[in-house]
Amino acid sequence: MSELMLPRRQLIARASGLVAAAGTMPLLAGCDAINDAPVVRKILSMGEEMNRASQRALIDRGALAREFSRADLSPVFRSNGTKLPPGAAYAAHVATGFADWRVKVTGLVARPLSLSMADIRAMPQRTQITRHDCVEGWSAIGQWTGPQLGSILAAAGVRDSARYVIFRCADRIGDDLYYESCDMVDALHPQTIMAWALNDALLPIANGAPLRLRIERQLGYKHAKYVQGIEVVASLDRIGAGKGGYWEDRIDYEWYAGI
Ligand SMILES: Nc1nc2c(c(=O)[nH]1)N[C@H]1C(S)=C(S)[C@@H](COP(=O)(O)O)O[C@H]1N2
Ligand SMILES: [Mo]
Repeated sequence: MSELMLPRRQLIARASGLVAAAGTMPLLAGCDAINDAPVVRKILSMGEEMNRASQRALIDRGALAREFSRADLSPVFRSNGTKLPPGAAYAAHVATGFADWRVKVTGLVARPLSLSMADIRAMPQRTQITRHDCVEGWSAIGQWTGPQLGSILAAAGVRDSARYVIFRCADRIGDDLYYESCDMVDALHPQTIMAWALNDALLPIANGAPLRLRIERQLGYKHAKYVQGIEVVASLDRIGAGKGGYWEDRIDYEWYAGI
């Protein structure tokens, strides 16, 4: 059970540092003399504030990104970063219409998966019209379709120790493969989908064909294109340079790029 799911009183008790574990609740629930001591009252109210703040943070993180209507669609959804992954392997996938493309779901899962694009398209789908914001100063509105990442993770059976999801891409920039990551709150957010269609057409190569992440509460660079691997991990420490993404490892892009 996560800390945020504890009954409120227990959470307050923990946050205030008065108790280390469950089973000590009678101290708070029953002992008015202790609760009345000024210092304890102060600590308790601090706990209550923290509780409210953490609940607020969680509610905010679950809020939906704004969705738009078809009339708002950008005439062209521009491409940024890699526009065509270099190399023979990707060219071969293009030649066969991505028939042999696989998305491997690995790491802290009960059932590792190797999904074809047909598997991805056979899952329940979500379609959303959202605005993409790139840190380089442009935005575009597009309509994306694909299964929720949460459905894919549920099919694989995420283990309790899971903390982050890594997205492994097919393109190299310089010597290194592009990758990104998010925490479980964003991974299970309803608008976090693995998109294979843009504006009712198959995802163009320039926009990440055959499959890219849409993580709508985050800035553009988090939206990994050309995804071949979804890896569930407990820590980002040993992934890349340890900062959770290709750009985070190199320049001062924030890992948490929430918008
Ligand atoms: N694999 C991969 N994913 C990537 C990138 C990239 O170069 N390679 N660029 C990122 C950046 S900075 C942005 S703004 C978006 C651009 O998505 P688009 O090409 O569909 O506009 O993809 C992100 N995901
Ligand atoms: Mo970007």
